[in-house]
Amino acid sequence: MRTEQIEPRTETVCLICETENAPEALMCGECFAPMALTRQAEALGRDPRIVSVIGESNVGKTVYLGFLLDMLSQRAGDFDAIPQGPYSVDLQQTVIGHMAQRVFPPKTPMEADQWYWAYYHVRRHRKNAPWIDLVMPDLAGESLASELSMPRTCRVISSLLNKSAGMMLLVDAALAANGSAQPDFFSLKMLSYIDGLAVHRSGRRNSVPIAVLLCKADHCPECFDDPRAFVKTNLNRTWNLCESRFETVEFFASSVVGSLGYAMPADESYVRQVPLHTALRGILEPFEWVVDRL
Ligand SMILES: Nc1nc2c(ncn2[C@@H]2O[C@H](COP(=O)(O)OP(=O)(O)O)[C@@H](O)[C@H]2O)c(=O)[nH]1
Ligand SMILES: [Mg+2]
Ligand SMILES: [Zn+2]
Repeated sequence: MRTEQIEPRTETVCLICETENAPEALMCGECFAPMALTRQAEALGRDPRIVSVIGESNVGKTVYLGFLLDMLSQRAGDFDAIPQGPYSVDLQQTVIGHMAQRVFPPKTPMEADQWYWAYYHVRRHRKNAPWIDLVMPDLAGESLASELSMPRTCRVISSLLNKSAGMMLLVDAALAANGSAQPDFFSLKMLSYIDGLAVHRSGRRNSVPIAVLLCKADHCPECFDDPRAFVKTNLNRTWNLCESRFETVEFFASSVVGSLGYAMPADESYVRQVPLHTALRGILEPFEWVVDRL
């Protein structure tokens, strides 16, 4: 009988959900975060700071994140951004590629193993400015919603939000301006979930910096003039919860399109929005605000 010597394997612990994975794993078996993220963080000897972009399905998370990363890698706002691995560039490439063809990028799949993760080293382009390790996954809104209705069922979301040093909460301003209460209820639930993550600090207000973005503000340009007044009027429940439970919140208006066309493709039976040209407004400001508070 032959006995084989089994080499001891050092497991790699996922940075996001802390599950042990085989050393050669490409993605975490539990939460599907790229293991390259864990290895790079290990090599640097520090935990990266996670900034999550959250919001309901169809609010504009993918489009926003794609343009933000693209602006950062073009050194907008005095930032230096270095992608950590080619996988970090995929999201930005998909969004820019589609918008150049005048179509919005496809919907983010619900399956976590198909989400794009972006890992960048970012810092202000000045002497002695510290590096910030930014991890920004593009989540599916449906997965966030199911985690809100049944907390702790979607491991990747609960671990990620628990570890986030800052957040950007996207809200559909166009819907809110039209009188729909849906955006207000979703952000109310989201904020109450985030507040619940920090029960150990009960009594005190939550200090995690949250930038609330009023997306699709091209439909309601009054957002740009006074985002706070817009939130107070159109998203009053959210405004009140922010006031009573969150210490570090700011409101921003944002939009990526200058003008929209409407077209009905020959093989489909519905009208589709066509982004005729890209005009970025309020993309970098909320990010700068969060980074300055990390
Ligand atoms: N008018 C307008 N529509 C937008 C804007 N950003 C996104 N959209 C629309 O919102 C849809 C959903 O965007 P997406 O980024 O996929 O949302 P996600 O589900 O939150 O990732 C797009 O297909 C567009 O129709 C914007 O700045 N202005
Ligand atoms: Mg998406
Ligand atoms: Zn994991």
